[in-house]
Amino acid sequence: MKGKTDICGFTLMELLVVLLLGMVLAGAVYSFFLPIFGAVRHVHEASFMQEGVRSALEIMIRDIRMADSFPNGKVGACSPVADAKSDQITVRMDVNGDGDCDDADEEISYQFVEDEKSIERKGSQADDFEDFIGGDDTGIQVDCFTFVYYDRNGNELAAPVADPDNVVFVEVRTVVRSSREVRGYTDDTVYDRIEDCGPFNDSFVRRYVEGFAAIRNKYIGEG
Ligand SMILES: [Ca+2]
Ligand SMILES: [Ca+2]
Repeated sequence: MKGKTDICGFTLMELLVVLLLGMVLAGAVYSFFLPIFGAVRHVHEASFMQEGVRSALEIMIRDIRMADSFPNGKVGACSPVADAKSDQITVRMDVNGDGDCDDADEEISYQFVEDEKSIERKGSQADDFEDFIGGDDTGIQVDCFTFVYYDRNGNELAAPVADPDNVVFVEVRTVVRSSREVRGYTDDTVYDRIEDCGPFNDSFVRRYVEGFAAIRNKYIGEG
């Protein structure tokens, strides 16, 4: 009988204690690493989203810069910036050089649709705006967006700009949100480059992205 105790080694109570300790330890390790996993995913997701939005803004900036192209030099033929609101811009260009801006690919508009959390684009002679950043089929939401306009001296022009002919520089500022929430993360940032943007105090990952366009031809042409 004495030998039996030696063979068994552990009593049930000892086993339970070991099991419990193991569970506590596993829990501690889990809760220690969880925020780190969250942070890694947060950074990965944010940079992925940021790159996508940055590329999209580059296309927008290129379009706005196209208001530069007046091959016949007659800049005054039509206003390069036709509409300059904080949530919408329309630029025109004389691609075929016939002295007006009513031909194919000569008018492009962008607008921020706050209800749909998206930026939409309307190409020349298209009937409707189409999703450009955000919208139904992308995971990205545009939480905040604004165009900021400057005259040739770099002075900011109040939007909507009464005389869009004065617009020489255009800044695009946006805060975009990824689709997934990250556990343990709270976005308490105030995105102060845009009016009334944050803090959102939720677990979504957001990034601020901006772009800048100079409509060079306009101020050279007028100079
Ligand atoms: Ca034309
Ligand atoms: Ca024409």
